[in-house]
Order: sequence, then C-alpha cells, then structure tokens
Amino acid sequence: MPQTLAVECFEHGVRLITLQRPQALNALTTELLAELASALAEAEADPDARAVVLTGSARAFAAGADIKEMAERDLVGILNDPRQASWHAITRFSKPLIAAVNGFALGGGCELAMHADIIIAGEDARFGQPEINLGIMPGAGGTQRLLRAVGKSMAMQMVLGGESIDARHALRAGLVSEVTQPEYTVERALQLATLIAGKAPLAVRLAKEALLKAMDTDLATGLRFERQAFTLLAGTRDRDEGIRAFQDKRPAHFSGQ
Ligand code: DAK
Repeated sequence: MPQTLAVECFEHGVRLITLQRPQALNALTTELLAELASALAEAEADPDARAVVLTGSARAFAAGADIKEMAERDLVGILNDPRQASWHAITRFSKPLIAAVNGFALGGGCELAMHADIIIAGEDARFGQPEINLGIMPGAGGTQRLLRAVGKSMAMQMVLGGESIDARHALRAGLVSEVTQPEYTVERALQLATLIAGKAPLAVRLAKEALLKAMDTDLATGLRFERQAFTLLAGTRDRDEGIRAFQDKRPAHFSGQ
C-alpha cells in the first residue's frame, strides 16, 4: 500500500494519482517519488489503463523536493541519489499523463508538472523554480523543460530570480493549456483523460512520442520520426476500425490492436 499517494481507477481506463503529504505541501521525498514511479509502472503495464491524471491537494500540487531530506544529503549522497531512478521512470511513462495543478507547483513540483503531457491549472496555481533561493538550481529538468515551455526570457526570470508566476501568466506563457476554477481542475483533467482514453492507444502513444521528439531534435529528424510512426499505424486494426467507423457513420471502438 503506498503511503504518500492514492491511486483510483475510473471507467474507460482512466487513473487518478493523488499526492498525499499535506503536512509538507506534498514535498517530494524519495519515498513519494518511488511510489509515484511504481504507480506509473503499474499503469504502464496494464493494457486497460489508457490515461493518467496526477494531482495534489487544493493548497499544493507539490512544493518541491523535500528540503529536510535534501539537507541530509552530501555530494556523494547526491551522486548516488535514488530519486534519479524514479525521475527516469516518470520520464519514460509512455501513456498520456495530465497534471491537474492547484496551489503551489514549485521547484521539483513544477518540474513534476512539466513531466506531464498536458497541464490543467486552477486559477490559484503558482508555478516557480525557487531553488536559487536555496543556493542551488533546478535538477529534474527545470532549466530545459521550462525554457522550451515559456521561452528564454521568462525561464531566466523564473530560474535566476526565483520568481513564481500565477496560472493566468502560465497560460499566456504556454506552460499550461487551460485554467479552471480550482474546484474543477481535477474534474476537467479527468474529462480530458477520458476523451484521450477513448482514442486508439497505439496512435496516442506514437503521437505522444512524436510530439516529445519535437522538443529535442531538429525538424528533419522529427519529420522522419513522424513519417515512420504514421506508417507503423497503417498496420493496426484500430486504423481499419477508425476509417470503417467514419464510413459507417458510427463511433469507433478501439481495441489497442
Ligand atoms: N520541503 C519540505 N517541507 C516543505 C517544503 C519543501 N519543499 N515546502 C513546504 N514545506 C513544509 C513547511 O516546512 C511547513 O512545515 P511545518 O513547518 O508546518 O512542519 C509546511 O510545509 C507548510 O509550509 P509553510 O508554513 O511554509 O506554508 P506557507 O503557505 O507559509 O508557504 C511555500 C508555502 C510553498 C511558499 C513555502 O512553504 C515554501 O517556500 N516552500 C519551499 C519551496 C521551495 O523552495 N521549493 C524548492 C525546493 S528545492 C533533483 C531533482 C529535483 C530537485 C533537485 C535535484 N535531482 C534529481 C538531482 C528539486 C529541488 C527542489 O525542489
């Protein structure tokens, strides 16, 4: 039984993972990250799981790496940091991951949200990389993913100045795709997850991979990957089903084959 999060399975293959360390604003301990990695590995392995929503509490999505734990780690401890394996596992998750963010998403919490494919934010959400205030810097992809999401100037301001931005600002900057009233953030994310869960899983998986490829490759390589992924889907039953359903004027029922 996980101690730091809860997993709920809904209809249509949607899972909701809720971080549960309210006493520390969901600060990311080694244990929490390991439990999150393991919950995602279970979703990865289950063919019925088609999309995952990750959320925190009303007050905080996650306020960053657990500073108390960090204080106990010296250079060798950082070099042997077991959290690294958990971050890698989260990065590798191949199914759609939607972050429903209310309250603080700071430091590792902002980085965790940026590991998601889509971020839905409540109006009261705050995103920031305040590590500089602790004499350190982002270590779970913050400098790379934030710059790609919001551009150089805003990323520099947030990382070098440690300033956080609110949800509306994050929307304008392109960090999040929608802003909702805080009480509907999770509901909206689940709705979106259900929508995506109804699509052909292999097409979703390859489309996600192709979109992520755009973040770290040149255009020609990305286009080549897209062409190959598109071609691969020609061999799937779901492609036949999608086209037949359109012609028959009925909803498609995708099997993941
Ligand atoms: N860690 C541990 N405890 C935390 C915490 C954190 N990050 N953030 C908050 N808490 C705890 C507080 O200590 C407090 O506990 P008690 O004192 O009540 O026991 C409780 O949560 C409530 O917090 P506050 O009393 O401070 O609440 P406020 O509303 O006044 O302020 C706040 C909320 C979020 C503005 C404030 O708590 C805050 O500034 N928190 C720290 C935010 C922060 O600096 N985050 C960045 C941490 S560094 C890496 C991967 C990742 C990272 C590094 C390396 N590798 C893989 C290499 C990431 C680093 C970070 O994230």
